[in-house]
Amino acid sequence: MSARVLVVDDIEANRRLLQAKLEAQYFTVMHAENGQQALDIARTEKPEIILLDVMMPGMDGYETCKRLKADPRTSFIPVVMVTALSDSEDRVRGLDVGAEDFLTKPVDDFALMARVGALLRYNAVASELRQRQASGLKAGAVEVISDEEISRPSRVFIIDDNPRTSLRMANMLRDDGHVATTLLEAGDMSNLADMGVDILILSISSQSFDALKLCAHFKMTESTRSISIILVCDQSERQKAGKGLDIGASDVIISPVDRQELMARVRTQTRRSRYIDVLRKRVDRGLELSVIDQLTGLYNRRYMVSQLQQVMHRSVMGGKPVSVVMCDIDHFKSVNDTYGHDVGDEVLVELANRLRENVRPMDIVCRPGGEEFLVIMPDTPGDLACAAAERIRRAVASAPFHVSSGSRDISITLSAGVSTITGDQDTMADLTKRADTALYQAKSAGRNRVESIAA
Ligand code: GH3
Ligand code: MG
Ligand code: MG
Repeated sequence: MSARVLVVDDIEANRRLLQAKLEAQYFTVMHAENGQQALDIARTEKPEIILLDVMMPGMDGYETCKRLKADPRTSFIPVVMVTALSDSEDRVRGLDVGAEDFLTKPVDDFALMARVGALLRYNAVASELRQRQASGLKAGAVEVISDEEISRPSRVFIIDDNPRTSLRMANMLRDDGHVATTLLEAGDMSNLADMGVDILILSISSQSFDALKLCAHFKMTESTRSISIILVCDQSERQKAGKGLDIGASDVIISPVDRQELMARVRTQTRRSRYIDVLRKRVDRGLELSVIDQLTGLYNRRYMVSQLQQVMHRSVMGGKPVSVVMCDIDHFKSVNDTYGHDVGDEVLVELANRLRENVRPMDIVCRPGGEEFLVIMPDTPGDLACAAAERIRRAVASAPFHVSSGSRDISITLSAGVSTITGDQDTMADLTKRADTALYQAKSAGRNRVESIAA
């Protein structure tokens, strides 16, 4: 894994030391010797990660971090606070101002690589999702991730066959408001996925099972893959822990486990995995929102245009016809005027259902807007499309629409215009224009009928 790291420290010797360690692992290193410089470089160079000293004259690390996080141009760059070993309070304070992680001085090689590696892996996923979300956002799916959503108490499952250390960690977590379960209490881990566990704490020192094998198993199993794993190991097991990180564990804590450290690690891991979850859901929804009409569940105009273009292109290439049926509800304005807009909406939803039920699976039913609907019919010559349109017309006119608000039945009819592709010169605009003209003819000829424009 290679990345550009910005090292911020007022003391040159500290910067050089971190630089040497990072360059030995093939990272590219940039320097800043004070907070202001760090902000400038972060903005212009956009490093993948920032290692930020806490104690600096002038703007200290906390203030620098705050400003980095407040600026949308730099807020997504993960920040690791570098604190002196003595001030354990400072660690938590770093996380409070938005830092993603912390390291204690003197910076240990293993801890440095574990932190940086875990952050980069996390950030790769998060930035991919953010990008996809950004393209979804343009389609109108905006919603803010609430802090509450991210910082609810965690559900932690502790897998450690030593009853003493296991219970000690569980109690620390419970004291802090988290829900902790130990393997010894649960008996087995068969329903781990159903428990909605956020974090697994896995002790490498356990004798009765191979922690790394277990770690690999969780990461390979679909239902447990997204659970963050924190490994606990003693000084002598660091190499093994390093392997665990390669396999997919998110973090490592060296035992004996310090309360502050455990809380901070659990908190960051929970935030990260929930943030990823929220982003992922948003991306899914965003993609959906960008092509689906929210009222009827039919495809919207954007999707209609892209599909019609493709279908017409395939038609020209393969020599098969394509037709479109443009439908418009008759006197819909009077439905709104008589019964209200909500009833109008119900009619639109019911109409969408009848359309869906009366076309073939390959047909694409769209609501480009208002009370107008367009059905794209691939591989369909004009006469068949007219027959299909007639079937739709009948399905609408033959039975009244039952609307629940007010529990009444309303008679609805629609008019339809059909057009068929004429050849490779025919454009989408031409095709839909002809359908529109046909629809206009159906309206002027008395409504509740189908017309087509002969090619
Ligand atoms: P015509 O037979 O000539 O098509 O008459 P019409 O009344 O259906 O046509 P007009 O274009 O005059 O009115 C369409 C109405 O559709 C006006 C508009 O308020 C209503 N409408 C458009 N979109 C929606 C919607 O999403 N919900 C509801 N309830 N009404 C809508
Ligand atoms: Mg300093
Ligand atoms: Mg109408």
